Amino acid sequence: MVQKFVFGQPVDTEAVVNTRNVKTQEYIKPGKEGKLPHFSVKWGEKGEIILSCRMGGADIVYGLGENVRGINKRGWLYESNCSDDPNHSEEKRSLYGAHNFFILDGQRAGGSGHRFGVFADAAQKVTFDCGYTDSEELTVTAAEGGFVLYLLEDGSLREIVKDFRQLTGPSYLPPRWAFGYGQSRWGYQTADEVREIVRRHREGGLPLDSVYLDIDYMERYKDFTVDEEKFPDFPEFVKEMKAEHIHLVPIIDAGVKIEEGYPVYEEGLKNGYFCRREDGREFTGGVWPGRVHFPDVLNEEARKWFGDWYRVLLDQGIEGFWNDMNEPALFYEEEHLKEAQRKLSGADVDSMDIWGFFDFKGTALGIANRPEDYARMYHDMDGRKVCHERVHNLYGYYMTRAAAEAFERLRPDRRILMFSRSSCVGAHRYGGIWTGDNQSWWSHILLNLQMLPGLNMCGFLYCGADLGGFGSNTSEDLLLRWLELGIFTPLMRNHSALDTRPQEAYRFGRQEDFRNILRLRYGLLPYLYSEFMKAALNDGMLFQPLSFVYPEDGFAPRVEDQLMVGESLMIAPVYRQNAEGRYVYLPEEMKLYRFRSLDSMDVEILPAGHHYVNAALNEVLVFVRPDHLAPLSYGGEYAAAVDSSRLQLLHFIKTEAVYELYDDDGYTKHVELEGNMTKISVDQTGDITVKGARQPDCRLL
Ligand code: MIG
Repeated sequence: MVQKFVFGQPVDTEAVVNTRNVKTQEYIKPGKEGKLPHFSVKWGEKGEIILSCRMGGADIVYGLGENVRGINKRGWLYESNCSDDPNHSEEKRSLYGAHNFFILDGQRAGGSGHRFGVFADAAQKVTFDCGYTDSEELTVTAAEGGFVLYLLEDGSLREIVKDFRQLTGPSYLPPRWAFGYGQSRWGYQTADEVREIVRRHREGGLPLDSVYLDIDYMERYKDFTVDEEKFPDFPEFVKEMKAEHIHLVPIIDAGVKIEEGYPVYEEGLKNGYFCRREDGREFTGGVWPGRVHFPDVLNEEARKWFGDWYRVLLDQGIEGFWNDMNEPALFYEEEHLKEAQRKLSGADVDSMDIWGFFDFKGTALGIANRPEDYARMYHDMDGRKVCHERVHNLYGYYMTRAAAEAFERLRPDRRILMFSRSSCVGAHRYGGIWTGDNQSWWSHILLNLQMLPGLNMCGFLYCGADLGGFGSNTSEDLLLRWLELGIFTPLMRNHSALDTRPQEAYRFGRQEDFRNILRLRYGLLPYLYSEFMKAALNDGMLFQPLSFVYPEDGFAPRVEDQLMVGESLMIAPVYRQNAEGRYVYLPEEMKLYRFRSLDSMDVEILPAGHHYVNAALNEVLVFVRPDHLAPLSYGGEYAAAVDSSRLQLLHFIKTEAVYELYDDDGYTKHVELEGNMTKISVDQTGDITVKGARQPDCRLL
């Protein structure tokens, strides 16, 4: 059952698209208490809405998508306030996304007895104090402006997630090639450099499907341009790469360069499609292109206009994009930059005391991403002038939506790859996300893992982290271990920052290990694609915490470093430097495949309970649940080369196992499960039966 509570007069985020299951609806006027199950209501002095509920000692909080810390979010305060912050350290409250859905689960010994989901549908800042201020209290605070609360009761954790997902609509579907390995780096400059990257992968037998173009492909960082000196005859180059089965994926930034003669700028200006200031003039910020205006993607007409610009690259053969800087990031706002300059140049450093010095320093360091500057920006929403502060978390969502709606018009029959840095619930219908600027730190492998189930709960199924780490210098062992997790994430992309150590897989000595790990990904592709599509089409999750699958297990909720991947597998990656294995918890008996490569592995059956499991640097642990199967291909140099008519089956048969394999052409947009399913069964004697859409030749591994 879903109940809806409307506080004040919220902006319609269009996150919710299906109210079929909404049973009751109540309006709560500013200052009024209203009657809410579980929560008490208070209104703050500035019009904030403050909802609090008591938690039992053993209650767990799942969800909140892209955030730091554990799978269980309890004990920390999170803030949905999309931020361009490249330091994902533990004390951070907000990253690039606003993923306002969580489940409070208290149905276990020592718990409150309650279990319910909460979706705080808001365009502005919301905080989630999950037992940080008071360890037994959970408080959701929405900044002034009203918001809608959806309360989802009844059912298991998975059922609550499903109810939420039905409310907010189906997840975005990428093309199948986007499940291949991608190589990216900020700093790739020319077509020849890209050719070299592809050549090194192909020569080394390192499978590859895509190379990403970061900001340097553009002409002076202008969206929808290609620098002709670096990429002469770009359409021809795109074709040449496609002949090598490589997709080029260019970046698009939110800010549009102010430059006379640049048509995106001139059209936007002429038609009034940019965000404005209070006085009606265009809002001017500074980002990579220098001075920019921001397209007002919250305005329907402007959104359509900006989306149509993607055509310029689509028409040159491009089939995928990543949207960046769309919090939107502000290196500076022009007015404030001048204020800061006046203040700094007026400072008298000779007579300055130490507090004066800190003020001086703070003025310089505080220029980027200032809340006061966001408050100076305005949108035109259906003729209404809306301050950006009220709708800040929608910007990335609507930029991605601009592109996706354009793809629907321009390429109605094909899936186009699209993922974004900033996002909000609702954006999951239009694209995937990557988790932004992590670091080449061991702790960020674990962070990558811990974010995945929360992201999936919020509808973001196509997602992944910068493998190997974006900032800081990576190391060979770190990259190997990270890839050993990355081979399971739908977006599998190695990306790093300008001026860090190059981290393409061919840069390191243990070439055979890199090759084997990447090949294993292509082996897993039929399973991952099948599980992804089933999750997307059934409003389910690809990555689940153990407790979602084993709700009766007392220890499962404590497991913060293992995940269920699809219906058959569990993973337990090694994420500690120098570790040659790790502790693994098995909620039930499972079969372990310890892969060194697609053709070399040990297999053993482990009883339920705690184990120390060895895993050398080149070994990947894959656990199969009893009476489950997972198909494995024989690999391929790129996704289209993976032959799904010949499969090996990972299996753990106690009585009988059935696997429903989904497959399709990999690009058709409007797909259904029905007609694309193949049922593979294995009985106790090892006999295999195949029925349905396709007839792959299967053998037991
Ligand atoms: O201010 O385009 O998160 O992936 O390489 C940095 C350069 C801008 C941030 C993105 C990162 C990308 C980088 N961008």
